[in-house]
Amino acid sequence: MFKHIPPFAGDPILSLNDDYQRDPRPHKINLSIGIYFDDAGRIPVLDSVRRAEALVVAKGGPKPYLPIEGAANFRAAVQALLFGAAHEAVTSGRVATIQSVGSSGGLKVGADFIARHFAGSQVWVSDPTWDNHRSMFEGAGLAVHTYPYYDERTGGLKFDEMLATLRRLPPKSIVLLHACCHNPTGVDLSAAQWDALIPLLRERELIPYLDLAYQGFGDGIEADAGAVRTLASAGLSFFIANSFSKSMSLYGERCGALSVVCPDAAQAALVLGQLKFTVRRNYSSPPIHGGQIVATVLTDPELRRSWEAELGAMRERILTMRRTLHGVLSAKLPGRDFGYFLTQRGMFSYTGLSAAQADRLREQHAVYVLRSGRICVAGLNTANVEATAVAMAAVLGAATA
Ligand code: KET
Repeated sequence: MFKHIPPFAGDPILSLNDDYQRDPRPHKINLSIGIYFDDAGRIPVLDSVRRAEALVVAKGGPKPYLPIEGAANFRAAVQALLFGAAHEAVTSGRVATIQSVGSSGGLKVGADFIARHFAGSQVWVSDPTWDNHRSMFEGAGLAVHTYPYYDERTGGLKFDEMLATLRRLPPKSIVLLHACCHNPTGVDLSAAQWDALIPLLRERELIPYLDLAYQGFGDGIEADAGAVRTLASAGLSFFIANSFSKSMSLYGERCGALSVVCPDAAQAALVLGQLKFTVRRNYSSPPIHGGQIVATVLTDPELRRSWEAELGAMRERILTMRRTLHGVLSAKLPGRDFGYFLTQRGMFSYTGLSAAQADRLREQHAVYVLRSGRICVAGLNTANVEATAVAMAAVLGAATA
């Protein structure tokens, strides 16, 4: 019956993480998956999250189905976090928000909505981007193309080429943009570059689709929502999927949301209705537990302060690791410029390691990085950063020797 089913090739990120788990070498180092590990190499349970969960559990109560669109307190808290509670887009009711199964779930619901209601539209993602972006949009039946983004020569952004490509797109094209902490490169648009992009998006009638999976890991919770707020204030209509996996260390609870910013409240009501239709025919409604933890952290003033401090500490630790890696590598290979480790933001850096070099790092040094050359800086810690830098220098040095 099932002999014709093709084998699953595996996912480049999740499969490598599985390989790491199976590796018996005690000194192995995992820089593959985008997970924040603390300085002891553990996935932290945030104190704010632990206390919020205790409050949720103490309340007890039944476990009804949530509404299709999710819990009202969660959705309101998400809108306040993304836009600011007093933002005109929120107070005028022109943002349609659903609670989603991780931000991945939100991204896919949005992709399904686009495939159905903007059937002629095609999608443009940055070159490179998170691999799953392409999979999800293609999975929804949409054609996916790339726009220039990462500049290998400088470790920065090809902003002019990016604009030139976007300027040529047909109206209603979907433009996937990372709101902050670009995955996999760590290269972000500056505030001035966002400002320069907006008139182009408007004139060409493009539809921005923002992915905000790392809010708080770049320059801070508010600053990292800057692009979202700038686009909303400029009166653009756009999609935004956001995640609490990393910012609250709640990966397995699958907490995220999809928001669609619309021209007015009447259109937002129509959009919300069709998002609900999409959800109902997929998984019917989202789970309760994780969303209530998130809503409690966001709305309880004491827990909110504590979460902001904890997230700030995670951000600082990553910056410290960036500086240490930069320092050791620069000392070992003085001829090379590793400044990009300091300018790139968020969990990831694009190292310029080739696939063959990534393989050598893994096979000879037990250091796991993606074959694209992406490293998760949050996998580094005081105990392994030196060894990582030495191994990277050996692999890079062998190539230049
Ligand atoms: N968007 C981006 C840009 C992203 O990096 C991830 C996860 C997600 C969305 C999904 O998040 P969630 O809300 O948990 O559904 N990225 C890491 C893990 C993964 O690939 O699933 C990663 O890049 O390693």
